[in-house]
Amino acid sequence: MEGFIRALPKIELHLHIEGTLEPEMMLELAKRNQVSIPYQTITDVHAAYAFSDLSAFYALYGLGVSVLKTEQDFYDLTWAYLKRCKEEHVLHTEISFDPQLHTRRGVEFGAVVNGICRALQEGCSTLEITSRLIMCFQRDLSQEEALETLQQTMPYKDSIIAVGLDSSEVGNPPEKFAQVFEKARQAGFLTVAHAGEDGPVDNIWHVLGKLQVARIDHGVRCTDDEKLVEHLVAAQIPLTVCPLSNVRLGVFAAMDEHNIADLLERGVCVTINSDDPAFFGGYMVDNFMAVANAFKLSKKDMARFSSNAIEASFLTSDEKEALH
Ligand code: ES4
Ligand code: ZN
Repeated sequence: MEGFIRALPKIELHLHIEGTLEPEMMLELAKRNQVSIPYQTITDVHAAYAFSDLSAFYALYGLGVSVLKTEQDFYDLTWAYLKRCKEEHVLHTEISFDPQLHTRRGVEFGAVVNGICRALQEGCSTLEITSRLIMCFQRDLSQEEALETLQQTMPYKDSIIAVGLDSSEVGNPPEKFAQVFEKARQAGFLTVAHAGEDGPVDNIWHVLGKLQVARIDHGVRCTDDEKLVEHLVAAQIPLTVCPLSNVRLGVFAAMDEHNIADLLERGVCVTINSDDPAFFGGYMVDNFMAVANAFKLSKKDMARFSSNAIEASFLTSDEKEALH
C-alpha cells in the first residue's frame, strides 16, 4: 500500500503555509532575523509541541511564525514545501496563508504574498507543480480587521483565488464574517471556511448558507446531522479533511475513531490533506498512510480521495481533465 500511495498522483487542498515551518528552518530564521524565541535546539522545539487542542496549538503557532520577516523568508518557506510536494508526488496544491499573523507584527502584506507567489511560479516552471493561493481571515479577530485585510488583498486579486476563514470556531461563529465574505465575493473571490472542526455542526450549515463557500475545511462534525450529510452528498460539497491534525488536536481520540472512511463510503466528496504538517506529524503521504492503516480501505478507495480532490479543486475543467 505504501508504494501505491507514494506513486498515487495527489492534490492538496488544505494546507497552511505557515504550518510547514519545520523546527530546523524556525531556528535558522530566528538567527538570520535576530528574532528571540524560547528554543535553542530542535529538541527544545519538539518538547514545546505539547499542545492537545486548537487554542494551545494556535499560541505556539503564532510564536513560531514570528521568525518569518522578509519576502525571502516566505519564499524559502514555500519553496521547501514545494520540494516536499515533488518528493511525495503532489501535483497540485491550494495553499492558504494567514496574513494577519504577519501584518499585526509589522510585516508588509506585500512581502508575504510576493515571497509565496515567487516560489509558486518557480514551482510551476521548474517542478511542474500547479497551485492556487487562498487568503485566510482569522476568526478570533474582528470583522473590522478582516475588512482591512480584504482591502490589502485587492492589489493582489489576480494572484489569490479565494478567501478563507480559520483559527478557533469557539465563540467565533461564521455569521460574524458575513459582510466581509459578501464583499470578497463581490470582488470576485471564491470562498472557503473552516467549520465543524472544534465547532458545532451548525457552523457547517452557516458557512454554506451565509458565507456561500465552495468547499468546507474539515467539516467532520457533519455526521452530527444526518440531513447535512445527505445534503453534502446530493450537492457534492467537498470536505478537506486533515486526519493527523484531527487526532493531534483531539477532534477524534484515535485514527480508528475518525469518520473519514464512513464519509467516503457514504459518497461525501472527502479529501485527505495535511493542514499544518510541521506541527501535526506528517505531510500528504503520512496522512494517506494513517488512513489506510486505520481502516480496511482498498487501493481503489485511496485513489478515490485523489479523484475527489481533483473535482474539489479550483482548477479549470481542462486542467481537471488533464489530471484525471
Ligand atoms: C489551523 Cl488546525 C487549524 N484549525 C483552524 N485554523 C487553523 N489555522 C492553522 N491551522
Ligand atoms: Zn486548517
